[in-house]
This record gives sequence, C-alpha cells and structure tokens, in this order.
Amino acid sequence: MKTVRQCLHAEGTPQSLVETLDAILLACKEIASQLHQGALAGILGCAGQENVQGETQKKLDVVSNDLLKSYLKNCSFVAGMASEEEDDPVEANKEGEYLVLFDPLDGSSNIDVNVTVGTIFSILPAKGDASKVESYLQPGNQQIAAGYVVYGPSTLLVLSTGKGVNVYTLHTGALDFLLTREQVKIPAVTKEFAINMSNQRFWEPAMQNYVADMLKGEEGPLEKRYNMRWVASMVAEVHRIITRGGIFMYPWDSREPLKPGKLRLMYEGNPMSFLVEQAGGAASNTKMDIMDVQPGSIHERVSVVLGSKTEVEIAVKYHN
Ligand code: P6P
Repeated sequence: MKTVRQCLHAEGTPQSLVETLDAILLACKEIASQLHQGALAGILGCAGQENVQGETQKKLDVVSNDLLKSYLKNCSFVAGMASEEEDDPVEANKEGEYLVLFDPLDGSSNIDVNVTVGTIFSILPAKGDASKVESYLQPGNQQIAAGYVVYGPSTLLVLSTGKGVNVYTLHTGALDFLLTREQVKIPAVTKEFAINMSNQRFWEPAMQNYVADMLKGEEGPLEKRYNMRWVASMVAEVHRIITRGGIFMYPWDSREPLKPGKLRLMYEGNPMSFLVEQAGGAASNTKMDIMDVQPGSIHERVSVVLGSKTEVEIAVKYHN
C-alpha cells in the first residue's frame, strides 16, 4: 500500500509541500498517540484557560496546538501559521513559501466523552510578511492544499492538493499513513442531513422552511424520507459526508446575530470546502461559495452548508 509521500510524489507535488505536509502529519501522529491513551495520558479535562474565541481550552487543545507549532516552526518551507488557539499569527521561517492555518483539535468538547475529534489544516501561499494578519486574509479559493486527520476508531488522513481527495489510514505499527481510498467522490444526491436541531427557533426562516420540508418526508415537497445525524464534531460529520454523502449545516442564528455563524472561515470552513469541492460536492454560506468569501479577520466565522452537490443547491435555493 502506498504512503502519503509516494502518492504526493506520484502527483508531482513540490518537495516543499511534501515536507510541509509531513511536518503536519508528524504532529498529528503524536496527537493520535496521546488521544488514544485517554485518561492514562493525564491530559483530559480543562487547561484552566480560554482561547481567543472565549472558549475553555482543553489540555489536549493546548498540547495539540503546541505540537503543530513546534513541528511547523522546524519546517523551513513554512513562513508562518494561524491557529484557532492563537490570538495572532505565529511567524516561522522568513524564507518560507507557505502559510499553514489549523484547528488543532476540532470538536474537543467531545474528548471527555470519548467521541471522535480531528485536526483540520489549510495551506495558503505565503504572500508578504507572515507576521502580519493581512498576509493570511486570502479567500479559500487560494488554498494550495487542505486536509484533516480524524481520530476515530481508526486514525485517518483525508487530503487534497487540488488533484482530488485521497484517504489514508494510520498503520499504528509502521506509524505511517497508508492509502486506503483514492479519488473519493461524494454522491450528488443524499437523504441524510446534519444540523443541531435545538437551534431551530433561532434560524432564519429560509433555513427553518428547508429543514421543515425535509422533515415532511415522502409526502413533502422534497419527496423523500431523510435521516438525521449530529455528532457535534465537524470533522466527524464531514468525514461521513466524504465517505457516503449527506449535507452538513451550521447556519447563522439569532443567538449571536452579529456573527455569520459559529464555525470559523479560515481553518474550518475553507479547508473543509476545499476537500468537499475536490470530491465533487459543494460548500456555500447560503449566499455564495464559502471559498469565494473575502476574509476580514483570521478568526472570523461563516455560515456553513456543505456536502452532496444537488442537496446543497436545494438548500441554497431556499435562501435566494
Ligand atoms: P454545537 C465543535 O465545537 C464545533 O466547532 C464543530 O466541530 C461542531 O460541528 C460544532 O462546533 C458543534 O456545535 O452547537 O452543536 O455544540
């Protein structure tokens, strides 16, 4: 079975990008090892501090963030990085050609209840001074590569450098990710939706109407019986969609009306949209493709509707 390096070289990936991805994966292998020890690693629970989002940091959030920063700083091709857990960008190597943005441990509220979490990463070209926020504010359509590592029953890497999406499984013996699914394609049609229904009364009417029509099943205007999933871990939801299709939504809601949504554009919305589109799916903020959104700040949020292309088009139609 092929390794990540072998696949990347076969795709003609520049060595600088291969090394950058390798640095990310070295960190993720250590994160996987710590996660799978659970309570025995003595790093469950809270770190007793908050991140820039005002969220309580889990010890593993901090450990994961520090691992990624450490490996990426040691990679000469990385000019700088931005993290959900860092207020400001972190400069790495002045001669570097890439910016790496990441959510080191997405869904970390699930760790203490042993539910799947993941690391999400996005790679942009380094333009200008990597210590300046402006260098990072590039739309998602500028991404060179994106991926996630999902720490579930097995640890998987889902990666694209713009030439389709491959899935690799961590071989714990060899401690290497081996190719297990090549050129994954998301079915255009689906019967499975993922949304946090407890927020229903806070959604805008268009989203309320769309979800209500899905719940009407075969007798409703969408003429099919839908099933629902909600893991409360974006990486797990997106991985299910990459694997078998579906639509995932975290829309704007009136609880915090000044925010476009809960999820972050730069290191959640954009990398996941890149992967989903590379696998033949679609990703919208209900008004435009997520990857066309011009970021105004590193930690800005975005409304997310992504997955099976035909279903996303239906959802967007309700909003226009
Ligand atoms: P809620 C995890 O905290 C996260 O950022 C995403 O991974 C997940 O999809 C969402 O928030 C869950 O949010 O409001 O259902 O807890």
